[in-house]
Parts: sequence; structure tokens; C-alpha cells
Amino acid sequence: MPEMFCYQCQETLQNKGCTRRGGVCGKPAEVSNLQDLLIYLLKGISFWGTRGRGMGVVDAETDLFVAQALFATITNANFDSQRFVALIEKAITLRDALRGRAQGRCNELHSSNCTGSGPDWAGWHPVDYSLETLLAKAREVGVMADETLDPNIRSLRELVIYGLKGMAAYTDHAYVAGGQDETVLAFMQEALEVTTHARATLEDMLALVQKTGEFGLKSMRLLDSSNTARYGNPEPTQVNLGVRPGPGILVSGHDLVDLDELLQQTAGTGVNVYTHGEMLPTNAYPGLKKYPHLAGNYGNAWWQQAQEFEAFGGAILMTTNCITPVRDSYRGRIFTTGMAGYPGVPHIQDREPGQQKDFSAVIAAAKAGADPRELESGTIPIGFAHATVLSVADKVIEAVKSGAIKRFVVMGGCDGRQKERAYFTEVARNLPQDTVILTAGCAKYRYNKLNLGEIGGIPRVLDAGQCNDSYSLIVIASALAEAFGVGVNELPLSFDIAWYEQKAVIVLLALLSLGVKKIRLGPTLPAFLSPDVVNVLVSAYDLKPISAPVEDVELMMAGN
Ligand code: SF4
Ligand code: SF3
Repeated sequence: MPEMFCYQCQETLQNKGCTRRGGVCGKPAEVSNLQDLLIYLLKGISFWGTRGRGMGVVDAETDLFVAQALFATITNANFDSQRFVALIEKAITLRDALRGRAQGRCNELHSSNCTGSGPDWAGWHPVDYSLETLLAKAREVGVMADETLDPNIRSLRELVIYGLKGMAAYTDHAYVAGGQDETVLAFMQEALEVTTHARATLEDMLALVQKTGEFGLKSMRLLDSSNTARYGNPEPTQVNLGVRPGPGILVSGHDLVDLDELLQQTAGTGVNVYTHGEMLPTNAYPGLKKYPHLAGNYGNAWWQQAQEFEAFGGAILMTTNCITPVRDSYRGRIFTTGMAGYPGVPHIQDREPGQQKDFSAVIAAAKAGADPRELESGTIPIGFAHATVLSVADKVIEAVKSGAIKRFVVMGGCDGRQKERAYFTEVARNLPQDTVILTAGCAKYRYNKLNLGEIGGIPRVLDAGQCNDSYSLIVIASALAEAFGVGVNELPLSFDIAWYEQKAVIVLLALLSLGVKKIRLGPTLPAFLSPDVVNVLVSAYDLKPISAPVEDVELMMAGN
């Protein structure tokens, strides 16, 4: 029996599955197995959650917990076994409380026999919370535990679960920023519950995939409105890539509120704050760029962090994914917060209601650290989210009509380690001068420093923000379709998406739910898609794997 089984990300071993003592990402088998058990128990919460909700029993804390626990299991978010043990214990406590309330309500309504513990995931209890006990159970509940399961059903179940993980990440960020949408939280449980239905057919599961995409879109919209309500609409901004003298804190991950509170707590201290990876787009929000000590962006995408964190010299704060195995050269000055975690790395606790997180330990580490060593200089343009692009919609439409812009190519998504990702740099380089790249997510680091120029004042790389801001690309595409009186598939618009983790999965499902066709996906198609499921997606949506850059550019320019 393999030590673990995980195939949720693009870098899974040999594009089949990580099965050894640790994943390609560095996730130890122990953590992977605890994550499997946590997901199993979230299905148990969902068993009672869906039944309770039907009778008016709702628990807001449990609903949000399901999202946060799903978020904790996304690739490169949390490598800390102890955090997963705590999450497992909390899942069982919340599940049992929900079961009690649901059964109580059932008795009130029907005065009948509403007892019973439901299926194993809805009633299982460990004899204790030792690692030994939990890991013994985890071995019975992993992705491949049921060897008799139809591989296509397994594939669709996992596709939905990975989409839910991405949705959960977006939703948790939105809740932190002040947004709320109970229907999205309710859907996560509805969908998790369906993934346990032994009699669900392929048609049932494909319908669930569609619905997951629809709710994914809803979660993306919720996050967009939560962030922009709090910090304003991103505006075109030239971001400095160099460093300033003095101590610094490097903030990575995706959470805007963490950055905001850190900026407030460092104001006037002489400590500069820099963004890293997916925090780059925060430099464009009026509510964040107003801080003079937000000094710019340092480094590149997540996978280069070991060298960059070493060179940075100051303190580092990981607000979410992607954290990679921590090296000794910066171990004493890196911190996690939120759903991120790494064993032995100090974790900044969640905020108490009405209060900020306490970042004093991070600030002290910055003051005790070295000044950042400059990696590069110059600036890059960011801030082309939907409000900015739509404010110059007339100019964009005119450029399309005049032929100055021949085609838009959406190249958003994730970056990653594999050398095959040079494909995306080559596509960007080879696209004709009359094309515009629309991007979001850390995939942009493959081409955002190439100086690809402008078309009539419009940058050829329009950066809408984080992967969390992919919603902007959908808004822009929909607005263009409306302006030209055609469907999105009839626009001079191609999709060439890079994926790595599960937020890209929900973006893909959202696009498919809108009926977007001819999406290219790479560097490889997901290992969790069975050959039959791939065939369904190919015939229904013309989904395709990437091929050679020049060939793909030619095909895309011809509308294929
Ligand atoms: Fe492997 Fe990816 Fe899972 Fe990490 S997240 S264990 S690399 S499949
Ligand atoms: Fe990147 Fe992790 Fe997905 Fe947010 S930081 S896009 S991979």
C-alpha cells in the first residue's frame, strides 16, 4: 500500500500521483493522510449540514469552518500535522453538535425516530487524537481507498472536491474582507454530500461539476466585491521592483486584510513592506497603495521563494499559499498566518472580533534582520482589473474595430517549477504585436517583465491581479461580448491557461460553466481526470492540452 496518495496539483509525480513518503511539493505523507481524513469528516459535517439546513438548522460557524478546512488542504498552504489534528478534532466537535441540532429539529417536526449516526463519515469517533489513531483511520478513507469505485466517478468526485477547495479559498478571503454569501457556503456542503452518493451516475456528477462552476463564479464575484468595497478598485500603477534602504517585511500569499493590518502596524516604524508573488497586485488598490512605506514588489512567483527569501534579509509573512519547504537560511525570520502553516514556523494567531492580528513579532524580526538585497530594478505596470479596463472600453473597442488589436489571449493561472512552463514565456514572445494578453495569477511572472510594449497606450500585458481576481477577466470578456453583440466564443479571444493548484481548478470550472470553449490547459492536463472524463470535456468544450508555442500561437490567431 502506498504511503500516501495525492494527485490534486499539476506537479504530481509523473502526472499520476504522489505516493511516496512525501509529495513533489514537500508535503509529508503524514500531512497528506491527515488531509484525507479531514476531507472525510467534512463530508460528515455536510451529511448533517444539508439535512439540518432543509429543516432550518444552520450554524454559521460550522459553515465557515468547512470552507476554512477545505482551504487548509490546498497545495502549498499548510504543512503542519498539528494544525490538521486540531482541525480534525474541531470537525468532529462541530459535526456532532450539528447532528444533535438536526436530530432535535427532526424530532420536533416529525415526532418520529430521528436518531442514528448516519454513515461512517457522519458518526466516526477516534478513541483518542493521537497521530497513530488518526493515521490508521486515514488509510481507510483516502482517494484510492475504495478500489472498486468506477474510475470516472472517482475522477468527477475529485474534480468537484478540488474545485470546492479553490472556491473555499476565495470564499474565506471574501469573509475575512467583510463579504458574506451563505448560499456559497451551503453549496460546499451540498456538493461534498453528493460526492458520497454511491448511486450518483456520471450524468449526476457532470451536473454537479456544472453547478460547482456556477458557484465558483459566485464566490469569485463575492471576493471581488468584498475586496473592492474595502480597498477601492485597483488603478493603473507602476510598481517598483527595487529596494529601499532600511529594514523590510516581505508579504506573500493572497490576503489583502493581513497586508493592510501589517501596513498600519508598521506605519512610522521605519520598516518598509514589500509584496511577493501573488501580493504584487495589492500595490494597485487605493486603500493599500496610500501607505508610503508599501515599497514595491520583490522577486517572482512562489517557486523561486527559497533564493529570494534568503536574499531578502528581513522578515517574511506567508498569508496563504504558496509556501515551499522552509530552508534554514531564513527559518528564523519567516512567519505564517491564516490557513497557512509550516511546522516550527511561528504562526500569527487569528484576529479576535473587532481587533487586528498582532504582527509585533514580525516587525521585531524585520528590525533584527538585514536590509533587503536588491534583485532587480525598474517598474512593471499593474492594476488592469475590470473597472480600469472597462473605463477605457471605448478605446479598446475602437482598437479592435480598427484592427490595431487583432486578438486577446487570456493567459492567467498559476506558475510552477517545471521547465515545460517556458512554453508560456514563448507564447507571450511569439504572439504578434497586435495582440493583448489578459492575465491574472502568478502565471504572469513568465512574461510580465518582457517589456512587450503597448498598443495605443494600452499595455500588451493587462494584469488584472491575483488568481483570486480571475473574475475580472470574465467581466472583461463578457463586456466585450456585449459591446460586439456576440457570445464570448465568437470574440477574437483565446484562452491559454496555466494551472498548478486548486484555485485554477475552480476558475476552469467557472469558465466551463459559462460555456467557454477551446480553452488550452497546461503544462499537462490534470492527472485526476480519467481518459473518459477528458473525452467528455473535449467533446463538450473543445478543451485541449497545450502543444508547441509557435504552433499554438498560429492556431490561436486563426481562432482555434
Ligand atoms: Fe503531490 Fe501536488 Fe499533492 Fe503535493 S499537492 S502531494 S505535489 S499532488
Ligand atoms: Fe500562484 Fe500558488 Fe496558483 Fe494564486 S501562488 S496562482 S500557484
